Amino acid sequence: MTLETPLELSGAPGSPYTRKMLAVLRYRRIPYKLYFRGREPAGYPVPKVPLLPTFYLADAGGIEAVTDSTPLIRRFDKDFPGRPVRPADPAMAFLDSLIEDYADEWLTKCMFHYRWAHAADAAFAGRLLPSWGPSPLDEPTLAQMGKMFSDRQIGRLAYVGSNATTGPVIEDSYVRLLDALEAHLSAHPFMLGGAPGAGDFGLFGQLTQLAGVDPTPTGIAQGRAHRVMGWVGMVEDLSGVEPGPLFEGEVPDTLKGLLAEMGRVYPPLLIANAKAVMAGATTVEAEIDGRAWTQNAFPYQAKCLGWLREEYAALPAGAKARVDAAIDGTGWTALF
Ligand SMILES: N[C@@H](CCC(=O)N[C@@H](CS)C(=O)NCC(=O)O)C(=O)O
Repeated sequence: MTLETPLELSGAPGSPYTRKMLAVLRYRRIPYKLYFRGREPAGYPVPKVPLLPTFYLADAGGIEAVTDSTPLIRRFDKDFPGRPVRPADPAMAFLDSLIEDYADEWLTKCMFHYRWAHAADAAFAGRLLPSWGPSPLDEPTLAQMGKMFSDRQIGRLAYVGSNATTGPVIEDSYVRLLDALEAHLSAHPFMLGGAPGAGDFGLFGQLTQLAGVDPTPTGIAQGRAHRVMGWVGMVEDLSGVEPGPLFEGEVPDTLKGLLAEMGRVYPPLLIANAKAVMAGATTVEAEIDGRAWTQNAFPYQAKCLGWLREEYAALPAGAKARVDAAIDGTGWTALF
């Protein structure tokens, strides 16, 4: 399928995955056209699961509505030449997958939790989200839409796993991630060295909100993570940045530190969730970071675990040895 450009997508500035994909398209120098959610041309197809962003991929055969940033990044790497996002070296590509999965599936918990679990942040987001669109809103309309957005999103907190038990685990993990990123960015431009991977764009997407929009987590970043805030501003548009080499031998300690932070919280959830999904249970009970964790079971994350295991199993021997050295002593080893 030869894709037509400009690529068309619908999304919103408050959607981390929309921001992730726009940054990917800019880095890739792929022309695109963004529709604000709900403003796509009449008659466009609707995806099976309506999520933001939705891409409307057009070829000679027609238009297909496609979601899910992770496979889309890999597809665009194949379809459009030059400046690929995914590393060519399978060891680095695997670490990139770990970072991307953590960002998309764990860090998004931090984003959603801070936005909707604290009353002051939720009141702010309720007014900001409807304002992030092309229609000017008078006060009664904004108040009414704000209530609609907030009620819907607060109702989804349970779905992402933010509750009274998990809140402190989520918040502590965000602060530690900022510190680990701050240390890494003091010596390296991107997670795997000189070029951004899917993991960089995944982290960027969530951090556009956490470290730039929502008052509580942005305040935390302002206090302790200035490089992270600068990095988020930069990754937004890497169209003019030339990629440099990725790490080749042993990975630096700051990357190990990042992988350790990610491996501390996310793999225990992946394992407990996969067990719950297999058993047909509706809730996951786990211990994360030494504390109790409970949330709804999430079939999509059971698939994520399957994909990571497949990619690990397919690693050539030399790459596997380098991956094992990089994740040695981190919680990730429990998965493989
Ligand atoms: N795995 C998907 C996740 C996309 C996603 O969860 N998007 C959120 C917004 S950032 C969404 O559309 N939620 C439902 C809604 O807003 O109606 C991806 O990587 O694109």
